Amino acid sequence: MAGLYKNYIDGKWAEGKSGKTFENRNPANRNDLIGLFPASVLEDVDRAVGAAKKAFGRWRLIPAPKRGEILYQAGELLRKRKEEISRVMTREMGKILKETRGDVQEGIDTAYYAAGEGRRLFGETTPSELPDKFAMSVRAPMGVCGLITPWNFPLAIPTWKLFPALLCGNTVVLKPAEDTPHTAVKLFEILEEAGVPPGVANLVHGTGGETGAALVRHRDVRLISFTGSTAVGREIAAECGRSLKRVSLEMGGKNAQIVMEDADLNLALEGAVWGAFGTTGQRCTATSRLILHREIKKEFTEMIVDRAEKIKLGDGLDESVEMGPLINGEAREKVHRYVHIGKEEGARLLTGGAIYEEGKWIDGYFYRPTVFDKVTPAMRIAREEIFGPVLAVIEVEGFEEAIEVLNGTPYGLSSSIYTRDVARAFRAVRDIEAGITYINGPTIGAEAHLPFGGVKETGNGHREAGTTVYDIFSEWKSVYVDYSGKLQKAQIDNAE
Ligand code: UN1
Repeated sequence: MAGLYKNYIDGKWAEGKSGKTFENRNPANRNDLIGLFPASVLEDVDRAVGAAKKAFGRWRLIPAPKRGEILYQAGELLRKRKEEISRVMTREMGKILKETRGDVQEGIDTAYYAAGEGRRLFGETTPSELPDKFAMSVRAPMGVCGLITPWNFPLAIPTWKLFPALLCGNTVVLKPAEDTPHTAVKLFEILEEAGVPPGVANLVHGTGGETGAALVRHRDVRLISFTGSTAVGREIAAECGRSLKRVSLEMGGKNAQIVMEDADLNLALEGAVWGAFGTTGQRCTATSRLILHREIKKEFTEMIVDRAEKIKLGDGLDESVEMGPLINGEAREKVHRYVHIGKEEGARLLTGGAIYEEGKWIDGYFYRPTVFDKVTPAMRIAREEIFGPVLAVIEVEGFEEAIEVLNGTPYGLSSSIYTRDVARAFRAVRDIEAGITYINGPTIGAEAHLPFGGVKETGNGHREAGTTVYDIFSEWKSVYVDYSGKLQKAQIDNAE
């Protein structure tokens, strides 16, 4: 019997008001029903936001180091339950255990980092332009924050948002992706056990169109933090524009790895395989373009095709499996449609390009690792986010062209270059238009204490993780203390 799961509102597990539920199934085997989750409606969202609003009054007054200690405790509990949560995550999301363990680890890192930040949360002190006057800036919480998260990092991404938000003194309502609600339930069990007070963190399950939209529109929500597609991000931004909510968006990518003729090809191969086919290509940071210098193009393409064909597909809970399924049927159709588009555009399919249904995998959403050759920068498969195990090989004449091609998409999240030439490496750092650049590493592997986000249509100027996430979740307040005992007028008193 599959379980019936609940929302978490005001410190209690609560059924959805409509009584309607949605199913959560294992993408490696759609016959495996994990559970039923509430399809939350406006009333559920309203209750959750109400609880968060009420809890804000007390939570904001708890000293930040104390809030940090609770988050530290959450990190400890995540560490203790890492294996259990990793298994829950692989079952509902499909990526292999090694990767779901990494996902939980990212949550642990984020918890410890946030805990430490509780004793910093630095503002500035600076001299006043007037005598006997003190000037400083401090951070203040915003209020109720709405967090809307995707399914590809079911624990890491919610924690990137939730822990810094709470540390700053905000209260939150999380709407996790409907493909991965079980991991979110685990996270909230942990928050409860760690001692997060009732109402401070609330969980509402449901669809983006109904539950997410209700959260975005809610009058008492001060900020929306969203990770997902650029199309949905645009709509959210428009809605937040109307109500003047702060909005932080992390959206699509079309990340490229450049391999120059002087690169260590074996190292670059490991990076490309991991970047393109890790998480079945379903990372915002996945490598979906391989930009190869013409001198090594033939050799390197053969190397990657050979490796792609050897990747073992299957259920991620089997430790010998290297690549799990796509998240659902719709995602697989999209990938397959893009393969068709690639062929029509004149790209050459070297391997893959087909649904994988062998043996017992008939009931999962598997797709073969796919490599296209003869891709040109103008093709749709070189410009649009596919979010699957599809790699487009583009040949270039030299460094300048490589950078131009890399920059030639509407996105700018992650990027990578393999070269042994230090001057080229630094030029790449300077000239690549992306939020993240790796030298001799794949496009994936961002660490919790560095800013994460992208330029152009990938984001709207914010950066999660690092110290920068604390700018998203706090308001700056400038404070002036005048101890001169008389009226002092800035600018005016200073006039010559
Ligand atoms: C994402 O790509 O959706 O850099 C998030 C990485 C992870 C986070 C990725 N630390 O691959």
